[in-house]
Amino acid sequence: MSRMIAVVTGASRGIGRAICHRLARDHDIVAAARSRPDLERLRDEIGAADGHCRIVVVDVADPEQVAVAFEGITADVLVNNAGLGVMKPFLELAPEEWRAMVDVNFNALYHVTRALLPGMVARHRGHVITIGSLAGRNAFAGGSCYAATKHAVIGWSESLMLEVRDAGVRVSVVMPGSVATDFSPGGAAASWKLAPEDVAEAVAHIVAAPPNAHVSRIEIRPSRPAKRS
Ligand code: NJP
Repeated sequence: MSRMIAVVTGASRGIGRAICHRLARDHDIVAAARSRPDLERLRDEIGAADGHCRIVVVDVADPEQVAVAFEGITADVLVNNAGLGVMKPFLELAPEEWRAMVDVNFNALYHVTRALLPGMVARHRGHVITIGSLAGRNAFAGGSCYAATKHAVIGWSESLMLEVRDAGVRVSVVMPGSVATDFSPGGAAASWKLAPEDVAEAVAHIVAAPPNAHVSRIEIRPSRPAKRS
């Protein structure tokens, strides 16, 4: 039997890259992002570990690019992971920063999921997992746009879950705290940061859930953060 196919956006670095490595143990990977050299390196690393990875160079915020890039791909798992955060006071956020966050963190969910979900519904199986954030539950100064997009991710994901559950498609959201990636260099102290692999493990756990149980939401925090003085 052929292996299941997992499509991962934001695969060129950070959490997405870790998810690709983790899922490559039992899935063929379709790794999507804009940075071709990073994707090529990922493809080689997965290949060297006897896995299989195809790369897709795409800007997920561009609906036309997405439609072309994902055409003909049969996905068993879609991980909507691509995202960006510009943490600034609202009055300092430039219009293009606001737009980029809304486009990548939220609007891209429409483009990418619309490209791959119909096949899942037709086959009565599949899994859509979106990387949200604890910022989707908590407000913080400097997060007026980022936190709002991650609140939207949860509303979208859980509504979609209720729409397609009867069709055999599972929809989940993973909400980490701070993760040690290029996303937010500096920021929280090291002991407050998860590793990208911690998030990847949560994604693998969701995919491996037994057929009668659907893990629809996971929150992840560091287990032993240093006390704040
Ligand atoms: O971020 P980073 P993370 N089209 O900057 C891609 C959430 N999260 O891994 O296109 C296509 O290392 C970009 O690829 P490239 C966060 O909100 C994080 O930490 O080549 N792809 C790269 O692969 C996000 O949803 C933390 O530049 C685009 C990836 O996205 C997810 O985790 C905490 C793109 C970003 O890699 C991954 O973040 C939390 C576009 N237009 C939630 N724009 C955290 N790190 O602390 C960007 O709670 N990408």
